[in-house]
Amino acid sequence: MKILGRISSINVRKVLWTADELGLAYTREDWGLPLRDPKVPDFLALNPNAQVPVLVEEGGFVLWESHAIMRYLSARGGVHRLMPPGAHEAAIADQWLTWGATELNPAWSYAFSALVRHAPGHDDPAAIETSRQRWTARMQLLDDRLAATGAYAGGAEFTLADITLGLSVHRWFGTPMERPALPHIDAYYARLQSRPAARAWLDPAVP
Ligand SMILES: N[C@@H](CCC(=O)N[C@@H](CS)C(=O)NCC(=O)O)C(=O)O
Repeated sequence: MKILGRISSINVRKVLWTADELGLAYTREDWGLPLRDPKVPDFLALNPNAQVPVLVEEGGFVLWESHAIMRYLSARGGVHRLMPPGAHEAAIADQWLTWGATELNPAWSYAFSALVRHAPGHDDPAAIETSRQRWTARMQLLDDRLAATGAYAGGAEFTLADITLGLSVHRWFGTPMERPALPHIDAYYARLQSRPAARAWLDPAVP
């Protein structure tokens, strides 16, 4: 299978980390600005959103949206290998996976774009501070959750939720700004970094 997307994209790294946790063989092609413009007909035929990641299987099956790809790869072969087997436990892990994408990530988007990417249009100090505070509030909530589970977001076992959340935690530590001490987040980050499949995708050189 082929995974299309640049590794500086957190959404691409979600899929790469998932594939590595599952021990899947794949090749990767750099797509996405500034490396390779996805707004070209060949790419748009695969994903009309002109966004990475895109999965292309040998049989011609094509899939976009990082979480759809993660769930598909995990469930390939009939059993969800990176989600718990019980219905309630799986739903709770999915809750945290969805929360990561819809609540946590939008909170840090402005601060990260400003302070790490120095992206044009992200230079308003008040907006940076608002984003930092929203991000901090959500990280405190995640810290409380990790205090309760003592291990991972869904519970005792590593799940897809920890891939999405782990990459956000990586950006939390990679963004130069004031951060409160969150000891359960510290321990979680160390726990994730010790996973062989995670190491390449939590590289401090690639925030
Ligand atoms: N909801 C999509 C978002 C994908 C997305 O925002 N991708 C960004 C990179 S993180 C992108 O393709 N930007 C255009 C580019 O890199 O040229 C997903 O989760 O896959």
